[in-house]
Amino acid sequence: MTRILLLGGTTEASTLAKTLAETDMDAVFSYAGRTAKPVSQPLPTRIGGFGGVQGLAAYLQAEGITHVVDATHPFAAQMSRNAAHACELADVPVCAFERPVWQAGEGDQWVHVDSIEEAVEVLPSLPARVFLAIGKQNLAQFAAKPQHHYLLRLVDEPEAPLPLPHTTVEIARGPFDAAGDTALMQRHGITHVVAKNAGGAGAAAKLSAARGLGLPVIMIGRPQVPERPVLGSVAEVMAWLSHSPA
Ligand code: 3Y8
Ligand code: NAP
Repeated sequence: MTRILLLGGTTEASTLAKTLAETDMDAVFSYAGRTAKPVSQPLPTRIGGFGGVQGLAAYLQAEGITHVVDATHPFAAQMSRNAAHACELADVPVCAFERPVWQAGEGDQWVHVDSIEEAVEVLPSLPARVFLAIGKQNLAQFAAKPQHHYLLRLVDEPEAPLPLPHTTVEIARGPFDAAGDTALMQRHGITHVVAKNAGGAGAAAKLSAARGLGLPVIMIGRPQVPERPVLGSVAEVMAWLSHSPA
């Protein structure tokens, strides 16, 4: 009997959840619990960590999970590492459902970096106005350059004081559109954009806006995640589910 654990938190995961809900397959959707009110899903949903690799392996056995689809964000590297290791321990097949990286096109002024720390390093010394569209978990590193004014886009109101002296906070949950991001960046006189190479459409608006406004984008490359089958569409995932032995 197939029972799927769908590790979510992205547009792809939500799209796959809709398809799974239309089948008679038994599936459970999983959020980390990063946001106050995550978008509801058409599948039974659990929220919160599993307790590391061991916790996840125990969950897989206790819940009789036969397949894991890792549809987490490309920067949710710890979850992907844990899923790969726990599935090996529990002998459960796992695949990733992931969108391709963004590639710079005509008119894009991208500076590629490999980490948040490197993104901080490449920011100028003279005060600038920086759109930090990377969420809230990695803001502390930018305190190394307090001279800039940072526009922060967060999903929820920050509970603790922010680690940066000059900020404007925009509370918004994507997906975003280019017109909205262009207006936002003009309103705040943005001179630089910092982005994670998330891929997908949900966060791409700021890249089109930067291209149109002729602004540089500091593009943070994806972290390393373990080898596992990487699928790029709902159809490929559904085929993988029917071909992988339960
Ligand atoms: C909790 C679930 C869906 C999924 C929607 C996608 C699109 C909108 C764009 C910008 C970039 C950012 C951030 C972003 C986007 C989608 C997708 C995506 C980027 C929700 C969600 C959860 C999260 C967690 C949140 C992180 C933060 C990252 C904001 C729900 C809305 C910056 C990533 O406040 C916090 O602690 C936020 C934390 C992880 C990155 C960070 O490190 O701060 N996502 N985002 C998931 C969970 O609990 O398991 O609340 O409904 C999901 C989505 N966020 O169903 O349609 O698929 O990428 N999310 C990035 O890409 O850089 C915003 O502002 O331009
Ligand atoms: P992460 O750093 O890779 O994972 C840290 C820990 O959070 C994991 O070890 C696990 O805790 C828990 N966790 C992460 N994703 C989970 C899930 N879907 N279900 C249950 N537990 C989960 O994760 P993150 O980068 O904070 O991302 C958290 C969530 O936000 C994920 O759902 C991800 O898809 C979504 N998201 C992240 C980003 C981003 O930029 N990082 C962007 C958009 C959406 P335990 O070890 O206790 O099991």
